[in-house]
Amino acid sequence: MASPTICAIASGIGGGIGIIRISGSQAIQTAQRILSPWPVEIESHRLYYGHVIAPESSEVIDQVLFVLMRGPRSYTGEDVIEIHGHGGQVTLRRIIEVCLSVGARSAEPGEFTRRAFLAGKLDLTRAEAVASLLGAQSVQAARQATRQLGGELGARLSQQRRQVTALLGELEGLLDFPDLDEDAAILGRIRAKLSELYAQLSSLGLSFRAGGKALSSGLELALLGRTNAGKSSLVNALSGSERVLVDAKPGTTRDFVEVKAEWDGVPVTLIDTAGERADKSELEEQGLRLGQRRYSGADLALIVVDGKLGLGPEEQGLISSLPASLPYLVVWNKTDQVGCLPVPTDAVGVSALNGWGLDVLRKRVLARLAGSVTAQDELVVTSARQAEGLRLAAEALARAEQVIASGCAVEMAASELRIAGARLGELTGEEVTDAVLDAIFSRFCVGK
Ligand SMILES: Nc1nc2c(ncn2[C@@H]2O[C@H](COP(=O)(O)OP(=O)(O)O)[C@@H](O)[C@H]2O)c(=O)[nH]1
Ligand SMILES: [Mg+2]
Repeated sequence: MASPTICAIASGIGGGIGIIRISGSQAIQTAQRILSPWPVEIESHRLYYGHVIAPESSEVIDQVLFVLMRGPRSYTGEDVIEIHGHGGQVTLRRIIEVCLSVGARSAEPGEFTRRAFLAGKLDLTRAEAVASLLGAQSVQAARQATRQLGGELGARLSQQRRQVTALLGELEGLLDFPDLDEDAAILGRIRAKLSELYAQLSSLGLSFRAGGKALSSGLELALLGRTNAGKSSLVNALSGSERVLVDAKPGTTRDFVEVKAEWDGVPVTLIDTAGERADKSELEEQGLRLGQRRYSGADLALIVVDGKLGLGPEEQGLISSLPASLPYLVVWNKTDQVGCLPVPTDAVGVSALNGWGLDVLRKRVLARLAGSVTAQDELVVTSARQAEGLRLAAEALARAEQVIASGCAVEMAASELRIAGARLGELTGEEVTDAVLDAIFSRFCVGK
């Protein structure tokens, strides 16, 4: 079936050059009607000079370069024309209008990549990596996306899916030709293989919580503590900016303030809050409430303590009021001061004033929240969809193993293996529904 011809602005708007992409079975005919001069015999993958001309009025819209990439040697696998025009938004939109006037339609978000996937140009993990790469907010995020784009994750998952299919084949063989003596040995081997696959899939799935999330959405750290403990000073010191006001007078921070930083290639948002104190003003009270709502979803609370005062009822109260989902780390500040109390073993000693201990603190936080990301060679899963799919596949394998161990019917184990295979197939796209594809590609921008 011939696919409808689609077009979109594929580059950003406002750069020196803007790129319009046209893809589909009628891409050449569409381009031919709006580009002049059209080469007598157009060659694929060669750049031509010409004009975009409105067919009705013959008005020259832009001076451009254009290129044909004949399918299947193109991004989508179809005939693709790219027009390199001037980057102004009015001109680019007018070129799109001209394309539409000769029968192309506007591409939906991610539609080019979806076609590339359907044409077998990339598996689903690579298609998702395209979106991650475009959205990457840090060097580490871009690095992982590039790895996935290279196909490493897809290749691994597809190989694991083949192993599941092979095990399923063996089980089905047992069903067809039962032989009590041999079966026990075969089942033992299948169980061992299942445990091994289970361990691989679940640890890959867990890498999302242990780092993938850090890369895709960044880490959020809330700095909490009593007034004057040095929270705002620490936010400034940890982000290398003078973003937040600091003062010797307590109650300087009324509102919560968010400051962005990047630690070891991981995006970090530091949330500075109004401090706790007994005689707080109405405004501080309000600021505290707002702050609580904001930080309750953070990844870690840093309880900042004035090292000269130590852990008091204010801090204890704060710690016990933290949501159960929010872990905390005690940061012993002002260690530069004479009379600073000894740093407890589970706390990190720092000085916001002269920078002592800040590197240790950053390392501790990263090790705790993003351990597998900063270990360079580890492959991590960066989407919640992939983590969920891996968890479901791993659970099905664990159930299959239990079924075999408990001597239950082999059919039951086989059906669990089918589930595991299907979940893995959904991740690579070898076995995927339109609804899943819709959900994935709707996150893309138009033009990709
Ligand atoms: N000596 C010393 N003073 C600090 C340190 N950190 C903050 N301060 C001082 O403590 C006071 C309160 O700091 P601030 O950051 O506003 O505290 P916040 O209320 O917790 O945000 C200011 O006078 C800071 O200069 C530190 O590490 N050492
Ligand atoms: Mg403050």
